[in-house]
Amino acid sequence: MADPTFTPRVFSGIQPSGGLTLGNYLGMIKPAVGMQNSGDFETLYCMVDLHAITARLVPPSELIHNTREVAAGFIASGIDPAKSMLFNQSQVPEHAQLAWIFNCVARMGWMGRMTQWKDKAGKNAEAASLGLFAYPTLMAADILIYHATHVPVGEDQKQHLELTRDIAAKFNHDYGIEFFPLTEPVIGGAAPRVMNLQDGSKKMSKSDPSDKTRINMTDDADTIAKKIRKAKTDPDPLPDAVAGLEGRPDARNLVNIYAALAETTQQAVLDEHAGALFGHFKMALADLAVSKLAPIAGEMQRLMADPAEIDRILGDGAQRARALSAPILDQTYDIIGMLRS
Ligand code: AQP
Repeated sequence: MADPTFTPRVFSGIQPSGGLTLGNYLGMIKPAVGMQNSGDFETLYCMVDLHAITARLVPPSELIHNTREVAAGFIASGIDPAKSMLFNQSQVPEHAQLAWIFNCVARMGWMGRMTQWKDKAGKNAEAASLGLFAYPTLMAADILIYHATHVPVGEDQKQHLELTRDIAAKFNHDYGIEFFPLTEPVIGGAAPRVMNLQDGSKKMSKSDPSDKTRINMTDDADTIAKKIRKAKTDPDPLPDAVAGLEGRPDARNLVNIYAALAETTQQAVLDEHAGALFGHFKMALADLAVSKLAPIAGEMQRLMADPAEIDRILGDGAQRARALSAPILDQTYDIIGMLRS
């Protein structure tokens, strides 16, 4: 039933649980723009607002603001709403409808092994929301409701994508039909894992309580420079080879960010800066980061001044997305034997 003549389809999403970070940009948005512009794929990009309320209750006005801001971030970074479908998840109800089916396909044991669940629920799993536990089945539905074949994500989402494949395979096996594709993760972005500026062993995250751990896509030039200047490093100079970054997570992170922003390799960065002390390297990195990010922040600010236009874009994207998702949900219901008249 899966149509082999399908244009390869890309889906990816970002939670509007806060403002966008440099990690979201380098790990997901940049590769997503590349896939859109390659012309090889039909592309759908989504503000996953249903996911955003799984970890904490986001005040309604904040959720609306974040959803628009993430949309502005996508557009300012190069997502063209005429080429890609850009929308927020709750406007396409088929995501949640398919997620229910997948809740009945996935096994508790699979879900309990998810490291994101363990990290986010922490020691107090009893108090975590059921939505947080079921996060990966909704994510599988986000992808499979479009029969998406490729998903650009940061490295932290790899395990959820493996689960998405397991859910698709079990559904296909249980119903004896090749219906859902086994989706390919695309973790080839320049920086699939951008780390926390104050602790190179932790991921940069929009929900970290400390703002100095991340670069926000809305930070102004002075703030970016200050955060980079204060980023944790070690006293040694930069090595001349990538192997010399072994055991130096903070140093590696800054080199990685530099390479990703300059669209070059870590080795090329070291060829240019070997022997430099971090005071000097951080100045070069701050200049580079400001030159790349300030125009995006400026464009985001311009877009955010017209929220009605953002809402119009998301409404249009949702309508186009529903034209794809509704028939796939119908077929899913038919396969399962859900009677509709
Ligand atoms: N630090 C990162 N490095 C590379 N990629 C990253 N992504 C997130 N952080 C990094 C990628 O961005 C996409 C959207 O992520 P998300 O917002 O849906 O959720 P997340 O992965 O949980 O990101 P955050 O910033 O840590 O959000 P919160 O704090 O709300 O949990 C994904 O493709 C992700 O891999």
